Amino acid sequence: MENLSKKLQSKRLKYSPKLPEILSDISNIKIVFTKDTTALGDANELKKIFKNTFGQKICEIKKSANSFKNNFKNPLKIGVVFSGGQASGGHNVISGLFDALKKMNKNSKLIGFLNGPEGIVNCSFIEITKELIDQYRNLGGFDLIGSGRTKIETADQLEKSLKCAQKQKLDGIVVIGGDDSNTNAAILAEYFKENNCNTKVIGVPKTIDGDLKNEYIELSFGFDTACKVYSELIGNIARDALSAKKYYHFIRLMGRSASHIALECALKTHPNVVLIAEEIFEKKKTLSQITSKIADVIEKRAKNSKNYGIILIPEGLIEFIPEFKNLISELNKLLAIGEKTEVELQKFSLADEKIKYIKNILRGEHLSCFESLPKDIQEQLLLDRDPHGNVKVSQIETEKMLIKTVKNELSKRDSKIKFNALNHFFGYEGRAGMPSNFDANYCYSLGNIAAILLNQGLTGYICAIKNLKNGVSDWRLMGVPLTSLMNLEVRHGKPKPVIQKALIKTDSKLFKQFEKFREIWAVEDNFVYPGSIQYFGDEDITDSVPISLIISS
Ligand code: FBP
Repeated sequence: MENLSKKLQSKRLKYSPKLPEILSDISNIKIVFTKDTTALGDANELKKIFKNTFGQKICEIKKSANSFKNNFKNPLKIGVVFSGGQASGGHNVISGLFDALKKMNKNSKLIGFLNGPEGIVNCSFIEITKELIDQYRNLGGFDLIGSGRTKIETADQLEKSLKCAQKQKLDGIVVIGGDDSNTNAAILAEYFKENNCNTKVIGVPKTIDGDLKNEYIELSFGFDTACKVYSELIGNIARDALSAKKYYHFIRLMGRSASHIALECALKTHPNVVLIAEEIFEKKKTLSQITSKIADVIEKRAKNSKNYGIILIPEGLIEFIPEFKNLISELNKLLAIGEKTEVELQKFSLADEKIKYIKNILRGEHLSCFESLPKDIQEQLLLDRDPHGNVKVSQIETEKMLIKTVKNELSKRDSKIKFNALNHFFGYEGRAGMPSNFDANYCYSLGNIAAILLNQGLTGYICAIKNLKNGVSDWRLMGVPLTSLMNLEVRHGKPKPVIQKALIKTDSKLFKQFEKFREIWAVEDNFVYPGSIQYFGDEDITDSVPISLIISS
């Protein structure tokens, strides 16, 4: 029985990720340095913070007639860490890194820090051997070594990380993470260099959210698999809705602040309403205007006897509705770890007490906005912040709030409109799935790039691949200085260097494409049912890439 259910898993373990030709023989490559870099903003301040790693050049891995073999004489000892939320393909970054290190020198060693960056601080790790990694190739999750959200920032944490790197005689650390985790990688790279530590730090762009990108990083890994999993579920629900004709499904999709996942899933499935947080913010839409817009669609559809449909809501919506954005940033300040208000709030165990306490502290607009919210949302807004100071939007059930406001609005318009709504949240379901071929291939190459950059002694870089929408043979492999992705942002009331999140641009080709069709999708039943991820068969299907890559800016 067990063997039957593991059949696909066993086959996936044997899948050989497709590699760009240049990586098929890593002894015949060279690193070419191209453009100088600066920062996305606040360059002068960042130059002072990153004295040793600011302004490095972009580099590209190219084929070379001369052998790179001399560089492989000394074995390397490298540490790897997963940081933040799961994203499909993580194990392939490690297998790509492992295989490339061993190809360079069979005595090279890879260790995996346990349970995220705290593993570096506490120096807890395991050695990654061939026998071990062979059990995780092409499989989802981060369970080989675990992940965590610890932020390495205090003097004590930095010092302990340095001691660990020195004690283990590490040549490098690979940080597999999103924007906040790669900011941490940049800080660690600078700190090591400043303290004459030989350990280099290289980042790898991970996050299902798709918000870690720029001119060189076209996409973070995990986005493709997550969107394919969610789109399969959305398509299934759409077909169910069309069959039963009795429910509106309000589906919230993970993705934190950015609506990239919602937009990609929308283009894959053609739902009736899709809220794009960035557009809502730009047009300064209030909750009541958003509610009205959804109610308009429902009313229109009711006239055609269509009392069912699909509404997609990005996870971070609430942070983008101007009235709530201000409230959330006020709450973030008040509830930052260690703040007096946060310490006091922790003393209450009941939600009602917490709400009462915070109402006594909030003033003016903030107070009236907080009071306008249903109790469960008030409670969710008061949950702990993550170590980077972000409100945990994954726990805020905006889909339920919208069902209530839309119901209320419809009852004011016409009591005869049939409105039965169900709520869904798709998040964790999409983060640890068996990676699509795209993510499996992409991640394996990213792991190879990390090994090459470390072998070259580079530090403070993030691995990148250009031309992702084309076949693997067209991919361009690069290293991008982490500081070039940074600017200063106010966190916990102080300006801090951070990698800027890439949000949806409403003037992009992708958004325009969506705009062109959304009115049609609203009234007609134009649903698409993408089905499940395919691993075997027609390459057009198995190796498909995200629509967001095909129609890029
Ligand atoms: P990263 O930014 O670390 O990649 O995490 C992404 C994410 O999945 C978000 O989409 C979501 O809001 C958050 O993690 C949930 O966090 P947690 O796993 O701590 O509940």
